Amino acid sequence: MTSLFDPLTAGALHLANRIAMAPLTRNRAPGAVPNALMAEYYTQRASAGLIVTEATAISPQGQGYADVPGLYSTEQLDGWRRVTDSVHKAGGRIVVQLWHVGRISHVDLQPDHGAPVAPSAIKAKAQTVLIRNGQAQRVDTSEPRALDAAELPGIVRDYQRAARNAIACGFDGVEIHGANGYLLDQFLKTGANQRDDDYGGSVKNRARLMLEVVRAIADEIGGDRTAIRLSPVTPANDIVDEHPQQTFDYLLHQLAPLGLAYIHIIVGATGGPREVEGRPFDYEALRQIYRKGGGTGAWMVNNGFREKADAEDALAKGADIVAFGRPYIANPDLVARMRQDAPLNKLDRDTLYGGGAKGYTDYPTLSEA
Ligand code: 8OZ
Repeated sequence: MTSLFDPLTAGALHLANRIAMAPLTRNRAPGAVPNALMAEYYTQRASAGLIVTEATAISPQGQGYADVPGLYSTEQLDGWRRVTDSVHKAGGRIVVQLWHVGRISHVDLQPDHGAPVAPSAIKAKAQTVLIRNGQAQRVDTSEPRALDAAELPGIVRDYQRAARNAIACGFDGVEIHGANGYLLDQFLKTGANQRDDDYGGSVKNRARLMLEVVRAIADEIGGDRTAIRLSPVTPANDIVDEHPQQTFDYLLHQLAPLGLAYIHIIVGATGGPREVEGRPFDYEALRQIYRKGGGTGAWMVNNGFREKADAEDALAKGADIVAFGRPYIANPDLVARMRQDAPLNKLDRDTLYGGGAKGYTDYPTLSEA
């Protein structure tokens, strides 16, 4: 039986084990620039088989939250280079999650206070976080404007440039954020996309932007350093698709021949139950379609995994890697704890988003506890 502690090669990524640190937004990058505290946080977690960074904006337009990092300015690249150097010195592997939020943003976070961009001018019933007078504050997302088709090649180039930047500053690869109701997921799903051009309507059209982005990045840095995160049925950020099985079956069939490093699937509702009422989904069928299409990437699953037995059950059912989110916030040495069947630290929910070292770099390892 495959164990969580068996090594794995996923494309060009050589992982010491099958435990991944899931991407986790922590809002500790003032000015959108990665800093020394972030380097310490990721380095503490370097024993993960793979670290996926927090979602990282590919452009100023792709920003949607206060104090999340970017990957487009020299300062940001310098900051990330210190993170990747430090993680690599500690023996870790790290990919950066590439993010464009689309309509999940606020005019205060957009260039020239413009409207956030989206496939269609449909406002999400969703909130984002601003910092006002030094305080993190939840606010409704702003009314978006529909992107002109002529703007889309520029967005694809922004993704491609971010991927090039990622490799230039030492990342082992990139994970495209195709999940959770952000730009690419908005194009993909019927609930946010009412376009009548080549980017809306049929599944093929709705998947077009996402596939253009994946291909552009794979061309730039190699498919074997490129991965994507998907969430077929999550209701996160007010997203929904009328026929998710059909949509994702098509998408995975198209992704299969691209030689990607891994496919990262959020099972169910992000941060919630793995079964979503009224949104049944056959994940096993999805994986079969990917494999039958020649997909050789690792299959990473995520959402609510905490117990070792639960994660090893996912491996027994065909997953190759399990990504842990909240357990990784509270347990920098999660791999050692799982190996030893040691208890996990308790998560402090008050320090998830924003702030400093408290609830970020001060969770003890087993030997410190
Ligand atoms: C929590 C808070 C803000 C953003 C996601 C990037 O859901 C996020 C996110 C999560 O993918």
